[in-house]
Amino acid sequence: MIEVHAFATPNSVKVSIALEELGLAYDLKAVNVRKGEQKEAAFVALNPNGKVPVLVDDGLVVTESAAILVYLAEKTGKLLPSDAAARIRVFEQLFFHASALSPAFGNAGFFKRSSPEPQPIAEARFSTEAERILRLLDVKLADQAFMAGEAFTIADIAHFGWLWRRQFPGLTLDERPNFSRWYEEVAARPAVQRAIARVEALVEAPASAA
Ligand SMILES: N[C@@H](CCC(=O)N[C@@H](CS)C(=O)NCC(=O)O)C(=O)O
Repeated sequence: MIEVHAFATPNSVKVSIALEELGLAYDLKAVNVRKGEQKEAAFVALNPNGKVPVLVDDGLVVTESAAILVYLAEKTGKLLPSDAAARIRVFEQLFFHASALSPAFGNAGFFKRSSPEPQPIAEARFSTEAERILRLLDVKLADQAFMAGEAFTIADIAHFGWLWRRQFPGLTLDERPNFSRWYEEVAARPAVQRAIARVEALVEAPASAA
């Protein structure tokens, strides 16, 4: 069975959502990042980068949430269009997520909540960038139902992970009507709700890093 090493985090939940959407069975193993289990030897042997999520499928180890989403979509032929023009829209959003949205949200949250000392310039820089990205996607969603067009794809799953945890960087969708409409629609999907429940349950689960 597919194994997923994860926690209740923005990047982890994406993998669980994809697996639930695709109807694939998986064994979810808790790596408690609040206790630093992602830096323990057993886990680093799996992912030298020391971060969740990691997926293991029949001995194949896949790291990086965007790569895992592509792997699962290609394995099943779902959630990623085969038509070249539609497919590249999904990849645009995945790369945009990994290089822009995810670092902006993560760093805005770090400088707002976790930095050992206040760093106002860094906090402002990443918060401003995160707001700019929200505005950009809100405009996109005025003209299309989902992030990469009219179909729900792994691009939506990627962005949803961080939007689900938007309180960490102190962001809201209050002034973003198109983004709010998209978020509510994705959050209401039964597979998304099952995935969130499963990763949230890891917080209480006994540690099992690898
Ligand atoms: N680019 C990676 C980022 C993974 C990542 O930052 N994971 C976080 C949790 S969402 C983590 O493991 N943080 C603990 C750490 O960095 O030590 C991906 O998309 O999978």
